[in-house]
Amino acid sequence: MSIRHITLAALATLAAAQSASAYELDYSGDPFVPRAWPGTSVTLNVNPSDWASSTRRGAIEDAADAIFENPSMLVINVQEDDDSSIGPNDENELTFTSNSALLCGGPACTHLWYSGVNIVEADIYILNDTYSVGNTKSDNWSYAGNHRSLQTMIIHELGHVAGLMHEDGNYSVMGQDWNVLHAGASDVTPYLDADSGRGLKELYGAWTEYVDLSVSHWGYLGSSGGYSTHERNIVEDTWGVQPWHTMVSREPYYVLDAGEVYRFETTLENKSSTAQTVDIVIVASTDETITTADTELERFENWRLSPGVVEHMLPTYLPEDMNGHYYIGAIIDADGDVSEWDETNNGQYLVETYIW
Ligand SMILES: [Ca+2]
Ligand SMILES: [Ca+2]
Ligand SMILES: [Ca+2]
Ligand SMILES: [Ca+2]
Ligand SMILES: [Zn+2]
Repeated sequence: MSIRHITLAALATLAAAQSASAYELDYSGDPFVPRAWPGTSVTLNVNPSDWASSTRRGAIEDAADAIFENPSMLVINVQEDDDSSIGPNDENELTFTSNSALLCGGPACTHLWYSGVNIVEADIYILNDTYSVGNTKSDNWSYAGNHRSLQTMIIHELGHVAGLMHEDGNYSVMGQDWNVLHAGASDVTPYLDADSGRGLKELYGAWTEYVDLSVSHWGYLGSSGGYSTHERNIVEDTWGVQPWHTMVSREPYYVLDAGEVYRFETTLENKSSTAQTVDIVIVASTDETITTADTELERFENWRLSPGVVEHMLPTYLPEDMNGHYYIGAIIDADGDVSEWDETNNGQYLVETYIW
């Protein structure tokens, strides 16, 4: 048989470091041709008992939707399996299990079979456990809650199904998946990051109609055990020193001086297949919902963003007369120059502040 089987275990703990940058593909079948599906449509059969669970099915469908929003032609369709058998059977499957061997000793594991450089079958096993499934901050361990997002975990595993390997050199759902999120006042939106999207474009060709830009308040921290780790974006003064801050409900809260310039770290993503030129603004808001109706503090005009993820420290002057409690946020394509797939992920609060 020319079919080879490997498994990719999900991140359970953080250990030793290694380095790399930008998305990783699998060249173990041919040094010049990365492994991928021969077509652009993959169907994944979900075990009937898992499909019957509205929370599991909802998370699986959210993750498949997130994967659909990528600048390549790849689509992963999820549907209910017509049987309950799972294993090496020429059918791509997903099920929840407590079998540690199938889980490769981790919280999830994707098993892949190959014929040369072609991926020919993929099965995903996910640990029977309690997860955050409702996309709320109050239930998500990256915010005030206690559970890992099932959606981000499945997006990561679907990335493996598509041929993406682990990433440890930049902000990526193929690193530490659970905090690759866009956040609103009470909800989070899991998504496929722009770097992973670039990887899919290389494997499956460009979908030029897909255009999206977004901002996140999560960014790259470092490399651990082959995975990128992430942290909340920081604030620095003009000497590069972080001003006094604390954590409130596990979110950063800074005390800043009016009449001073601070640099606000901002993660900007161009998820499209081509470069986009846009304005980026830093605003002050009285709540976590960031819109163009908020008070503009600084404007960065005509930034050309290549496809992918960049993190910038954006210097912003806080006017002398600012006094009180504000959220500082960033908006990408603040003037609406670019017509996008999703216009709701362009504004993002970065940090909560008290300014005086
Ligand atoms: Ca089956
Ligand atoms: Ca199978
Ligand atoms: Ca957008
Ligand atoms: Ca827009
Ligand atoms: Zn993985």
